Amino acid sequence: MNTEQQMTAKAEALFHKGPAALTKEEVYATLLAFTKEALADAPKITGDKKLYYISAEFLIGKLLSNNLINLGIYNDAKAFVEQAGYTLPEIEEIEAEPSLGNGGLGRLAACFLDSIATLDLPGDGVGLNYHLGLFRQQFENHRQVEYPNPWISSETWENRTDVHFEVSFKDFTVTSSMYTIDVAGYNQKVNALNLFDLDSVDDSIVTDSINFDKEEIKKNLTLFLYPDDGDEAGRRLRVYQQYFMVSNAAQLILKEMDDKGYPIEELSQHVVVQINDTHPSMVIPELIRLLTARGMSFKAAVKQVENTCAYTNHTILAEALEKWPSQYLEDICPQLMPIIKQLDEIARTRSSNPATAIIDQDGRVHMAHMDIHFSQSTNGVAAIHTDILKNEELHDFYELYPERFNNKTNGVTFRRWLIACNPQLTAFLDRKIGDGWKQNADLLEEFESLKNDAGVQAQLQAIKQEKKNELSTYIYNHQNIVVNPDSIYDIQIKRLHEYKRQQMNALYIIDKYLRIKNGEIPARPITCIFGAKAAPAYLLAKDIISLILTLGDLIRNDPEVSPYLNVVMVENYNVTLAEKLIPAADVSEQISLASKEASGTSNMKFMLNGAVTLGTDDGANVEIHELVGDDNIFIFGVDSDTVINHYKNADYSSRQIYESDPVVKRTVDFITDPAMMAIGDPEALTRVKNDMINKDWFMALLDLHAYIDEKDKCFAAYEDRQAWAEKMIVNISKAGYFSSDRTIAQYNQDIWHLK
Ligand code: GPK
Repeated sequence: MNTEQQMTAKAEALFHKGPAALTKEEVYATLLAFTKEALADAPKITGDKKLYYISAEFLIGKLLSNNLINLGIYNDAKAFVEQAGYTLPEIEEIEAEPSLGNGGLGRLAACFLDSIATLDLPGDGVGLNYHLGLFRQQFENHRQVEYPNPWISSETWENRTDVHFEVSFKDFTVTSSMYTIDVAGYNQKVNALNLFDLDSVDDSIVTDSINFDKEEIKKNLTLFLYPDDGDEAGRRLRVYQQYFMVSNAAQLILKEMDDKGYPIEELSQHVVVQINDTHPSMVIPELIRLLTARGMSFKAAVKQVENTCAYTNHTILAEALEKWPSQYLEDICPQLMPIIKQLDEIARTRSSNPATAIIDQDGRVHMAHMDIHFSQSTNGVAAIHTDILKNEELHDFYELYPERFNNKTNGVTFRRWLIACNPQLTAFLDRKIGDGWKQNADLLEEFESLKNDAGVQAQLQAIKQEKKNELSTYIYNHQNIVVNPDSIYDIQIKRLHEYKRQQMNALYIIDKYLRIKNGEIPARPITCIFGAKAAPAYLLAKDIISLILTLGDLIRNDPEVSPYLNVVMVENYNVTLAEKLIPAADVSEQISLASKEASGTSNMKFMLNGAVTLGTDDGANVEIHELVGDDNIFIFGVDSDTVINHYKNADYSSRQIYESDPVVKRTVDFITDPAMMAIGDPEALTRVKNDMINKDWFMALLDLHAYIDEKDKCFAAYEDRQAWAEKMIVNISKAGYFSSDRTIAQYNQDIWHLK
């Protein structure tokens, strides 16, 4: 039997009918069952050293297509589905997207798991099995409203295992359960994503919106990712989650050492732990605790753990670097405090500088400091980010441990971000340069030699148009908004945060709106698309969503402007939506305040799909800029040194700019124009405006002029269709560097040393 016939047989066994009689749900269930069995039968990746990638987030996205591609049975599945009278995209609609992440950090973890398996490296993910995810976003009255996002059902990729551990909190002990999702590499071998959970967790305690009793730890522990930390109970719950995650991880590591017969004295020879941001930092004292409990001396345990762990930093924003009051730890996992205190003492013998202490004078435990002192490696996620860590944010640590600091510029998996989401472009590249790029992404460079070929340009533009049409249809079907497929698609999709400056994009839109009202008609209609969730407790971020939703409504209802300008915010932005948005983009908005975006990864996905970047010299944009050259990217704004100096000198005043620059003034003032106030939430609009005038911590007004000018230049450049096609081709051909296969090979070479 060939694979397609086996799928048909599976359907017969499950539903006692032939393909033609199957419902969509039955087709999906058949493929899920078939693929899960194939994964279970696939060879596991082994080796005598293994990586544990511990992360609070794994934003893995839907898995059907990904697994079919990586197992090499995509075409068989397509034929089976078509035999049943459907298309694969229709079947994929049925799958629920796992809600296990928030943004780039979690999606990076997912891309990494794909590449680790693809490179045949033994490495599993370890995280938590959040029942209700981050949250599901809905727009009501021009505001974001949060709802639970349940995704676990009998039809997920998870398998319950018989692995259980005891985790002791101060007042009670719980027993965990481990669920596993198989992670197939492109070589058809598998690693695992292990997600820990508690059987007593009870979804029914969630009442209105996403509120629940934060004290009921046994019932709420794994309900949500990033429970609201606006109050103390919420912050304590985060510590409960983190300790639960790392205690399970540490016990799993030692159990697998035991199973393989390795003595614990050889921990660092057989295990490497990558600490993804500071959420898993407590794995360091927890491992030390477990090793000493098994008879190892404290000194030897510290040495083993220090040699085993490595830490990745994803931000320079001080508020994102976790510092837990030691009282929380005393109250939740008191067994760690004596260890953390001893680590603090050791750290103080290594440096007398109080700035590098683990426990500060207010008794707060600096998780990143513990990571840097007690691991082998600290890495940033793009060249400029690592430089800023070394020279500014973590300079004192860099002086202590220069050899520990290294850069690993992020990457993305081309299996999901090109092969799966853009089959048209994939097939075209295969025809033009062969399919070797799927194994070796650097081969995309060969595409550049075709940049002046008029036929290639036209076909590439036709593919872009097809993806734009698909997106337009999707948006119409889901949000009832008409998007003109002949307009320029300008897209900004990322977590909603002031430093990413969605508010500056909104100011551009206001400026454009006012100019159109004034008779300045753009050469071609423009559609500005946003996708973003705001953290539920981050009021200003939610206000910025309000501003964007209000602008969209105002403009669509203004017949003078709507033919030329449209503003769409997609609801509940997630991986599935990103897979539709990115292939359809003409312009990729990467406009963070220079120095603040550690790397960005959507910038990489966009260029790979032929969008041109409009951005600041920040994060990985800097490396994109170097690779594609000045002619194939639109860069604006003050540079990171200037920004850093403004903060040092505390000399930035947005009010000064607002009061002296009439364009800035009329744009900012429009936020609370009566026309806006009549449609939107007046309080939200007023808060955004006041913040821009009085604070503007991320300097949107400073860069606004440069942004408007560069964006207009970018849209004008789009009108030279041939030159634009050349830019698209250069961007695609230079994207190979941003394959996460390259990133993971570097992690392995420099930090992990697996195989
Ligand atoms: C960084 F600190 C954090 C965080 O809490 N969440 C998150 O998604 C992102 N990130 C950075 O903002 C991006 O610049 C970066 O590309 C991504 O992490 C992966 O490194």
